[in-house]
This record gives sequence, structure tokens and C-alpha cells, in this order.
Amino acid sequence: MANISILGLGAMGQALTARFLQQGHTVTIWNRTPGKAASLVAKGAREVKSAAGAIAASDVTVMCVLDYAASDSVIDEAASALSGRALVNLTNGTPAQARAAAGRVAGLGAAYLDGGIMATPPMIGGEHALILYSGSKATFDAHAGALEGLGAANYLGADAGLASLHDLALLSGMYGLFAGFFHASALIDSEGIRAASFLKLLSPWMTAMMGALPEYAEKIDSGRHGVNVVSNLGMQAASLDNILTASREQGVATDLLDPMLELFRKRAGAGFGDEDISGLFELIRRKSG
Ligand code: FVH
Repeated sequence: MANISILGLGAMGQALTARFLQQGHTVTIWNRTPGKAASLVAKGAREVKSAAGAIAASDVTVMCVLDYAASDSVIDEAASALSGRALVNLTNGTPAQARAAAGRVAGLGAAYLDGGIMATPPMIGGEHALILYSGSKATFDAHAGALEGLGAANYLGADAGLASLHDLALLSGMYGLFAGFFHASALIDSEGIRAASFLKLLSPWMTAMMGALPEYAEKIDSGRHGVNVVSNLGMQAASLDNILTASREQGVATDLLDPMLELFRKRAGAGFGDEDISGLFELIRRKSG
């Protein structure tokens, strides 16, 4: 069993602490605002009054606060305690923020492991919880047992920004899915049909469409979007136009899908109407040079 400290007792910090305690670890906790520790102390956690005190109490400290402005200020406050310690930062942020934090923490003589939590607090410790890590491999290896207790632990590499990059990319996929669902729900709601009943049709349809992703991924990776004789981009642009026209006729706002049609038209207008819609990727990817 390990000695672990937790910085931040928001919804996620509470869930992480509860899980570590459940697994039999010795857990020291700190939160900026007092008053959030009572139930965890009742379960065996030890509350301390400063972030530095928490870091000093354990070999490894897991931080999970609102954002990097918050985690940076905690690092500033506890700078003197960090030398020789290991910090695992599960705060959500950007790759650049993670890399900057890794540099600062290394400068203070500590090991830095960044992480992206792909789970809600109630999911922590459950079979669907996934946590992505990148940064100090030595820290990951030394504490993999405890970290695995929170959810499947996936180490992505020594670059501290990789966990955040993958986290935000996975969330992008999620928000795209939700956006499609919300627009579809608004469309059927315009005729009084309940979203829950429509889901019986939508779920299997979306699952079937997921089958197209491996081919799109191949085309994205190769940069060749091929002539599509079955469902080309030009045909799909007309179809998406129909969806937006119908939505307006039904009194449904088209804000979620307007940018997509704009990209379809741009790509078709550039002469790629006979290709696959994976060609839209070329309009949004980072330009080299
Ligand atoms: N909750 C979720 O569903 C998601 C799941 C995926 C990962 N996220 C990220 O986890 C980070 C923490 O999220 P949270 O749910 O615990 O957030 P809150 O319940 O709002 O608690 C916020 C904690 O952050 C502390 N805090 C805020 N500002 C500061 C600061 N300047 N210095 C020190 N601590 C700070 C706050 O403390 P207090 O307000 O109680 O004093 C809470 O402990 C987050 O990155 C999610 O994106 C969660």
C-alpha cells in the first residue's frame, strides 16, 4: 500500500480520495477552502492545512483542481516542498499548459506526470474509467499499481503534453456526437416526438456509421481521399443542405450544423466534390510551414 497525497477536493478530488482509501492506501488531503474533507476524514484520510504539508507527507501527490491557473498557483505556493517528490497532475488543460507545468516542476527538482481523466467522478474505480498519462515514466511505473485502482491507466509517452492532447481529442469526438444528437433531437421534437423514443432508431444508426471511421482514418493518414462512387462529398453537401433547409422550415436553429455545411461547400467548391467527406479534414488540419 502507498502513501498518497491529494490536492483539491472538488467532485473529482473527493472521488479519487475515496477510491484510494477504499483500496487501502494511506491518504493525506488538502483543499484551498476548508470544509470539504469531513466525509473523507471519517473514512480514514488525514487532512493537512497546506499544499506543501500534503506534498511533504507522501512520496507521490495527485493534484486535481479546476484548471491550470489553479494548479500553477498551488505549485507556486508549495514550491519549497516539491524537491525530490513526484507530482501527478490530473487537472484538465491544454498540451502547452501541461508542458509548461512539467518544465516548472522539473525546475523545482520534482518528477512530473500529467494525466487526463476520461471518467466522471462516480465512474472512478469502475470498469469504464480510463486515465491517460504522459510525462515521467519512472513516476508512472513506480505508482502504476495505485493509479490502476482509479481506472485503466494508459501511459502515452514522456512528453507531458500527450495526455492532454489525447484527452481533448477524445472529448472532441464526444462533443461532435452530442452535437449531432442535440440537432437530431430538436428536429424530431419539432413534430412532438420524444427524444427517448427516437433514440431507438438513432443509436443503432450511429453505431452503424461508426463503421466508416477506419476507412476515414486511413484516408486522413494517407492524405488521399479517393473518388467515392457511392456517397461522395458533393452528394452529401446537397443532403446536409436539405437537413438545414428542413430544420429552418421546422423552426429549428441550425447553429450546430451550419459550420459543417460551410466546410462541405468550400471543399466541393475547390473541386473535391467527387471525393470522400474525409477530405473535410484537409480544411481544418494544421498547415505545414
Ligand atoms: N467532474 C467531472 O466530471 C470531470 C471529469 C473529467 C476531469 N475533470 C477535471 O477535473 C478537474 C477537477 O474537476 P472537479 O469536478 O473536481 O471540479 P470542482 O468540483 O469544481 O472542484 C474544483 C477544485 O479546484 C479547486 N480550486 C479552484 N481554484 C483553485 C485555486 N486557485 N487554488 C487552489 N485550488 C483551486 C477547488 O477548491 P475550492 O474552490 O474548494 O477552494 C476545488 O477543490 C478539472 O480540471 C476538470 O476539468 C472533471
